[in-house]
Amino acid sequence: MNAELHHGLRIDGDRLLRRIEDLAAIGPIDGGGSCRLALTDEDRAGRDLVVTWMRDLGLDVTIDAIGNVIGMRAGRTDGPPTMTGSHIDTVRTGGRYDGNLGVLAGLEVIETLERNGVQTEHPVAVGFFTDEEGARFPPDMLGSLVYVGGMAVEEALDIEGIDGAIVGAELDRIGYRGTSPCPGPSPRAFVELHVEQGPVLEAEGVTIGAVTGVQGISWTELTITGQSNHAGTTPMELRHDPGYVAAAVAAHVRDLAVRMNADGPEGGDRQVGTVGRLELEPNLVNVVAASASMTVDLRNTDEVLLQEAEADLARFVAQTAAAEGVTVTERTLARFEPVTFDDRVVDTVADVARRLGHTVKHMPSGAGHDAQMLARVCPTGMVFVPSRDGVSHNPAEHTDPADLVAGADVLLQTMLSLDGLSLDGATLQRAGLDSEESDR
Ligand code: HGY
Ligand code: MN
Ligand code: MN
Repeated sequence: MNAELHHGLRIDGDRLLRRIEDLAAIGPIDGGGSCRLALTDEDRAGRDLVVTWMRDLGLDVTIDAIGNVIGMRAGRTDGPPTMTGSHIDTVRTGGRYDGNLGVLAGLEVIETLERNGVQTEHPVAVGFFTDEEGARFPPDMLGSLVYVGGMAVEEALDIEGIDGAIVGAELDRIGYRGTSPCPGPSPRAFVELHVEQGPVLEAEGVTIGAVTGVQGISWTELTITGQSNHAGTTPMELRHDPGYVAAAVAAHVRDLAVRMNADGPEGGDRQVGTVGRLELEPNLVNVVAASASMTVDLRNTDEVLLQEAEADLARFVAQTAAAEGVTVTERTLARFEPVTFDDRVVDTVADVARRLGHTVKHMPSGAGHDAQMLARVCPTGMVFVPSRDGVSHNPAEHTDPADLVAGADVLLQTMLSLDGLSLDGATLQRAGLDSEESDR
């Protein structure tokens, strides 16, 4: 795919970096990050700021029934837009680039077109999707999942958060339950810029990731119920201790992932497993817990292996619970199969990056992204830039300004290249992802 560079255009890096700072200042936390959990007052303030920027640019702004916000700039012809975007909600300990970079770089791309009087053939759009993180309201990528018809909006509006809040009521409270219908109109193509959130690009000294797809995600919530008792007087053989079972499961999740990778392909880093949430009740030093609530996050680029990991976990939980005499209820919080992006978009990203003089690596994404939902309805791809020390979901998240600007320029030229391509709809998603490849 020979992507031509258009008009020698470059984004305004200072303007982009300024907006990143301005948005990061909403919901600030120690360490330079932000906390804007989905549909909180901080999320509303972030939304209001970005919508103001969209309107100042003269974009046609729509808000849909799950709170997704899309700003559109007209092209010479009507029809579906070439779209970019990401999310501006964060985890509680968020950095300033996760999601925010993709939305603000998309805005910067459109402002660059506007200021240089460049008219595209097709409309261009930038959006932010509701609740990408899923940290408050599971599953993750909720807004984009509803946008592509993966979940009925009525079901999404009824979701209860970890704090007991309800999605629909929170959307009303912050004034972002819009009138545009869900599912939304499919773009002609979608490309998302995002920080890698992992160590690969930095370790290999590569500036741009041409993302080939997203690994499968499995989130399970376990509620373990036993018998609360006195920590001092209860003999070990008489205990039914949810705290013990929860700890055993957490240790097993780590052992399972390590074992699968050891058995896997050379240098296998495919299986990951995380216990991110673990709460005991009553959570007191001298009381055998009555109950434990925990989450298990399993991911793999290979669907068959991910299912094997899920089955192994289920067996271990059942055996351990039976031996300890506790009961366990399981609830699936999120379950998405691996997604493969459209070669035409992936190759355009790589070609553009090379033409701009950057090093490029084809690679899958370990993190979930809105792009994995848009891939269901249109040709989709992603652009990665390096994360320092591979750190993310942490206020210390950092990407060098030069890399932020490089990513935004690749996004600009990729969108212009896609504008000139006759994209005849989404390619079928192949099972599994391309393995990591050096430059193609
Ligand atoms: O969980 C994820 O991978 C994403 O950050 N929502
Ligand atoms: Mn993200
Ligand atoms: Mn994230």
